[in-house]
Amino acid sequence: MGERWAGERCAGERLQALIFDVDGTLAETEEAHRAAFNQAFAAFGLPWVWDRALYRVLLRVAGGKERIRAFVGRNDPEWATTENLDTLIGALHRYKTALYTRAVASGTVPYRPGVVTLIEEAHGAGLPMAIATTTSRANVDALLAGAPGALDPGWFAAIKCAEDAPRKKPDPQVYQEALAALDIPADRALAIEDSRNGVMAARACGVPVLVTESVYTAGDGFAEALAVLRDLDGVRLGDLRRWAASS
Ligand code: XBP
Ligand code: MG
Repeated sequence: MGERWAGERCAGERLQALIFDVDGTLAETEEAHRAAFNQAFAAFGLPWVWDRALYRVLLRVAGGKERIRAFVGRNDPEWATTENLDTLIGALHRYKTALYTRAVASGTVPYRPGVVTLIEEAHGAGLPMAIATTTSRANVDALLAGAPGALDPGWFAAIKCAEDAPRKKPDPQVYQEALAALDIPADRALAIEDSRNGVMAARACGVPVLVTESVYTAGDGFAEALAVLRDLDGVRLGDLRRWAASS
């Protein structure tokens, strides 16, 4: 089905595109991110270890490089004041990305329940889809290549990542990029997110949001969302159209 035909068919309908977050939404990736951060710290001889309780707090800062910088600022005054900090963070993050992409590309992180069925249904219905994430493009490519379920990256009209939007969520930049690529008004899209930063980013540019809570965000409170679900298991396109119509 051609993209142009699909867009014309949806004209006039409230729901004209889906925009998916990645980490915590398409897949529970944060434990793989956390393991890669810790392996990178160890490989660089740094005494930093992020346990789950600490990582839950650190996840309030979107973006891996920004997360490391926030951690160092609060926990390691010696490194925080060194002029080599930018170089260290860049090198650590490249190393962490290599570890993470290797793990995820080998299929260790599956899609969350209902994700593949819903995306296949939307694709079959000709509904345009995009990705809006603060993570690096290599991480998205590795997940789409490795996660069992064979989602085709070509099904997404736009994949907008950290490289496209350096101002990370809750800044709306990555959603603005996705909307521009989809060429639809914000209130005709529906975002699917798992975090407060993600919800705030989408709402800041007028995109309605459905939340599927993830292991690190359950119970965070999402007053600005249309609905808050445990996951997408059993959720069909008709449900999304009804939620979008109610926004
Ligand atoms: C969640 C994030 C990401 C990852 C780390 O992204 O904050 O930064 O935790 O990825 P999403 P990088 O918007 O998909 O929920 O190390 O590549 O930044
Ligand atoms: Mg997320």
